[in-house]
Amino acid sequence: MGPCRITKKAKEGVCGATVDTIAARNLLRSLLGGGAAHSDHGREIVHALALAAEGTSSAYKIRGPEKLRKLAEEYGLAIDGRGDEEIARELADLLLVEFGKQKGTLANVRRAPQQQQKNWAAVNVTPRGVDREIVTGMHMTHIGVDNDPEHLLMGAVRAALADGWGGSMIATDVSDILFGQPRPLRSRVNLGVLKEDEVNLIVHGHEPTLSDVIVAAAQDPELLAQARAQGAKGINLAGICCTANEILMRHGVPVAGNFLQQELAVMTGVVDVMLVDVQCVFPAVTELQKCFHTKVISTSTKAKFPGATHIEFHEEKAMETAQAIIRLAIENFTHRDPAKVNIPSAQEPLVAGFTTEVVFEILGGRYRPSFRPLNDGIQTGRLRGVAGVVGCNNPKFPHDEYHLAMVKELIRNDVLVLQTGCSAIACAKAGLLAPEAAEKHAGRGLREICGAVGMPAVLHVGSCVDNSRILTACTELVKEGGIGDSIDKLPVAGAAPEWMSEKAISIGMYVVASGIFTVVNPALPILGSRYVEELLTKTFEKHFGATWAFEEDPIKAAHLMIDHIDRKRADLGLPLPMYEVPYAPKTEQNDVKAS
Ligand code: NFS
Repeated sequence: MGPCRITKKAKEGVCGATVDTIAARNLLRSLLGGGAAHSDHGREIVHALALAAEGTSSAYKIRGPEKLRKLAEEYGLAIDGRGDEEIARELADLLLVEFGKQKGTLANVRRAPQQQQKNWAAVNVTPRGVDREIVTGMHMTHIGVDNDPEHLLMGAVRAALADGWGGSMIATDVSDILFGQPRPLRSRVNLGVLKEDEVNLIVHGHEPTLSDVIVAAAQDPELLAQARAQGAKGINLAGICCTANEILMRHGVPVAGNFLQQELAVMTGVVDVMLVDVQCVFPAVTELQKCFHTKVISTSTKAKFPGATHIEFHEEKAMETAQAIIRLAIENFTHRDPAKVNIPSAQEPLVAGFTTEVVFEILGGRYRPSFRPLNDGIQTGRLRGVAGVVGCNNPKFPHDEYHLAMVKELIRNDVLVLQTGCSAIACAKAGLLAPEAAEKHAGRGLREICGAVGMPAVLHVGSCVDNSRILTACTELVKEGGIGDSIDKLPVAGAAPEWMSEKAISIGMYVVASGIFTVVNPALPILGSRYVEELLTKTFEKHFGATWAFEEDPIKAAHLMIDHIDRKRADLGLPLPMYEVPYAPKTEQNDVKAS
């Protein structure tokens, strides 16, 4: 019968589905695509953990034993007197069960503050197995199944929570166990990191299972000798999109660019291989490679690209595959056309690698790790609040512009900004991830805090699956006490000012349902239904203590976030910002002045 379409003449579909049903149903379907992508990524990482435990792959080892033991304890496993591999094997089995769980709810739900758990239980959205929520959502959205818009949105919330507190959080935790816990480190960003006299290999996509092994393989003396024999001075790795963020956070591998720069990278004429796995890869890159010598190599069993060279990646043979791909890049180095070489000089220094654990340490000190100084900063008003600014680029808007405008407005108003994904890369390119930038761009209170501990005013916390780190950081803020006893009471807010992927819908939904007010641009594709819009932007407050908001202007959006932060501060009885801020709080006095 479809596609379902509502017009001025036809207020309902042939089956009677209203615009509200269709809008909610479409939103849920898109969200499931995003949640599935994150969670399937998580599953692959757990698979690699199982291989590391069995010792069947030389590429994977336990590089974060502390986190392994911490997580194992949390899952109720015995750790005393047991080796890492033995624990990892048992943990991997337990985690795989979380995906296919048929009974009960996700184990990670217990990590959330009590109030969030209560909120979810009250509207029956406590997530069960990750895969189950996705399948259930697909079933709900089939013709003639769920027609209640609010119920469809609750299905969306449950699936999103299964992503945020489940699939994505597991991906983050296990990546830390397998590839090591990120620590703050220096690196560089933008197309200027590509090198004319070296073999350039770009890793693009999302899963660290291959890219992390490529990092190791690129240091192989034999391969380096082969590169030199071809006339190259070395092998230069650089990343695009979130796989860039994964290997930046752990190895300091430079970032060539974010989502909208994937074609530009090829157009420098010096990319010998662009390695792609899954998610956010333009189909256009394979067409574009024909104009240059670049070889696009696809690797995933889930994603083939007509025109690309397909070298299928299996974790069991990770190192061999990585070496074969680097060899191809070395061979291809000699095929460059010098007339087409044009590397922009732009590059900026940055510091990345701020996980929840790291923030504990840098603020509290190695011997007294704690969030206390952060909570104190917020309590005294030196810091107004914390904002997460995340998500994609969208060619609807000038590249990076909305991210930059929003983040600058937030930090100059003493709001500390946490970032992931392409948004973090956008700000890195503008120099905002360098500690020195705080001097120039941050308000006085934030500047004092950054200066004292030597951190940037904009903290890069990782890839998009690492948005789960923002959930755990908020939970720690609650635990530390004094600024709200549940996430929805904290003076925090979230935003995705240029989102485009279905993953972003899932992220936004789990962030809102976890109690964080979130502004996005463009608006979710539901504006055809006033009712669904009202549910998301108003009614959700009653259920989750937070709502979505849609605002295109990045400065106005930043002000919505700051207003929200100020309201939360007032509710908690916290003082006004310690120092004068350009966007002043809306107190009665200020309102009188303004009028
Ligand atoms: Ni997130 Fe990362 Fe970038 Fe958007 Fe794509 S790379 S997972 S989806 S475009 S931030």
